[in-house]
Amino acid sequence: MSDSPMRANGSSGLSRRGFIAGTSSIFGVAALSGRASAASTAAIPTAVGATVIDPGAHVPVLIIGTGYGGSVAALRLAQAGVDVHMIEMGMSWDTPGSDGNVFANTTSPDQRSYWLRTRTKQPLSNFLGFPLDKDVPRYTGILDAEEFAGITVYQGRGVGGGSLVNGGMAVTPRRENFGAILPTVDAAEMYDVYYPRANSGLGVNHIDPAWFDGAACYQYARVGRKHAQRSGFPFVFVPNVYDFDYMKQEAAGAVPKSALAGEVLYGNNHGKKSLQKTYLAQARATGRVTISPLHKVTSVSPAAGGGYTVAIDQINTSGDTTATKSVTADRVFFAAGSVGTSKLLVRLKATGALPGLNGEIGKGWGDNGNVMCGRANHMWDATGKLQASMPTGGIDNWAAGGAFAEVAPLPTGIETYASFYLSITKNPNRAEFSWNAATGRVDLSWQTAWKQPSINAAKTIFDKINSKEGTIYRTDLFGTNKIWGDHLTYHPLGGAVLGKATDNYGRLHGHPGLYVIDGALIPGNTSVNPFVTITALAERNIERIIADDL
Ligand code: FAE
Repeated sequence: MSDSPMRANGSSGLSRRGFIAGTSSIFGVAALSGRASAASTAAIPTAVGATVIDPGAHVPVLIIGTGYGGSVAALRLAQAGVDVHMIEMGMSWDTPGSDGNVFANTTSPDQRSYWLRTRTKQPLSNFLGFPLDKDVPRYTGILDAEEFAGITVYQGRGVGGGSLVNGGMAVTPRRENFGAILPTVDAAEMYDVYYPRANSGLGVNHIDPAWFDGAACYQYARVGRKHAQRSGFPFVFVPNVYDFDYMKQEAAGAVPKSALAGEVLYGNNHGKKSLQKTYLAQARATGRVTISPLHKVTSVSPAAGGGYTVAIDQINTSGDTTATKSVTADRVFFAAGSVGTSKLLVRLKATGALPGLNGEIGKGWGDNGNVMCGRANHMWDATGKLQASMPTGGIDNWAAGGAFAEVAPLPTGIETYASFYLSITKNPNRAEFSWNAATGRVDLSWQTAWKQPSINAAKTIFDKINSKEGTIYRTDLFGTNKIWGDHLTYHPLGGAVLGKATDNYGRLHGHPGLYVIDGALIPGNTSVNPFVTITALAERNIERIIADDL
């Protein structure tokens, strides 16, 4: 398709530098014009208010990780009268820096933004031909861009896990798709009991459609809706854990801005109901849950007198180990996320620490079919200078084309005439984690070429929209002349799959008292954004474990 002189593809009316200086996106983002300076003076939030674990301690339950699975387990166990200690490798994220904010803005990453990197690794790496990454001081920041041979996996680090950095999209899969997501789980009880429980616990809310229709900050989403509908695709509203009443007040200028200031990828200072404000707040209020931030579990092995010996490195904000601790726990829950849990279990099996684990450990890993792209709109389809960083709409072509595409923001502060999308697709490829004794690391077998089915699925939507609208794909967002963001995932799933590496409730085979309760249980795809399903499955499993095992 040829370019049209009327198309505003980013070069008309604005200088490249002007564009770049404002660029940021939930899915991309940017640091520009020297704003991502290594000399950032924001003070360093430290872990306060936490009761860190003592060497030699004995705890009834130890949970590795404080994301969705870990937070659900902690709350329900505490409510059942069990004392719980949570170990979290990231920081507590509860103390403002000298700029008055706990979290860095998406447009100006500093040391708070990345996990132990000296240079940012932004999902949207380029804009109009310019690379966007900048040097930052090495620090235990909030977003980890973990690199494997064929894929970069983005994950949240800190008390609250992925809830600290994610877009808050809280999507319950369509029921007819559930059988393919978790084939061994009773759909009726999930949709009658555990999805509603998860939605309630997470504080999921819906945008007011009348407000959406008039809000300047959702012009980009209305353009996305119009284009979807004109090509015959259903546009659906997506619930979120960002408080839409707060957002209304932001738009009215009544409260400090967060979503309307572009905050998301490096944390939201206001408005978002992260796990710190929901499950973890409730868990702490029981008085039975304590958390050790900046502590990393390195080993779990059977203890001589029963239970498990857990080895932990305490680290500083440079990532250096400052103490090693050995504690015992009667039961251990692996809630370190799909990648964290899989890496631990694969290594512990291969090195003989947990010899009873079965051959399914490390298998069944998928990227939830994530692939990104942008489209260049015509001048008459402006997407708006002000864009809420919390997406609230999607294009559902799952049944016909195997793709569910979020209409995502590009909150640059200037008009870009761009539409941007993160698609979740039906990608059948599954990778495996394996122990590499030579490097002392766990490898992942995913290959970049395995994204092709995702690109094909996304094209079922965007080729049609481009053809209908007379528009083209952006080629400047992920490199030079590159249409597809096929190098990453935000949604790692699998590696210790339910009913394979574990029983049907997450009990690891071969070692009674060890459980998996996070995204590692889900075999690679949820057809929509995953955290509601991870939370609902954790609610289901912990109820059974409390009833039968404790
Ligand atoms: P997770 O939340 O990753 O928690 C694991 C925790 O364990 C982390 O805090 C780790 O630091 C910690 N940990 C790991 N290893 C260790 C160790 N050895 N010792 C101690 N602690 C450890 O796991 N999903 C949606 O549904 N909607 C969205 O809008 C959305 N947007 C996203 C945007 C971004 C940028 C990213 C990165 C993710 C997004 N996700 C979204 C994915 C979602 O956050 C993710 O699926 C969940 O956070 C996974 O939950 P888990 O409980 O499995």
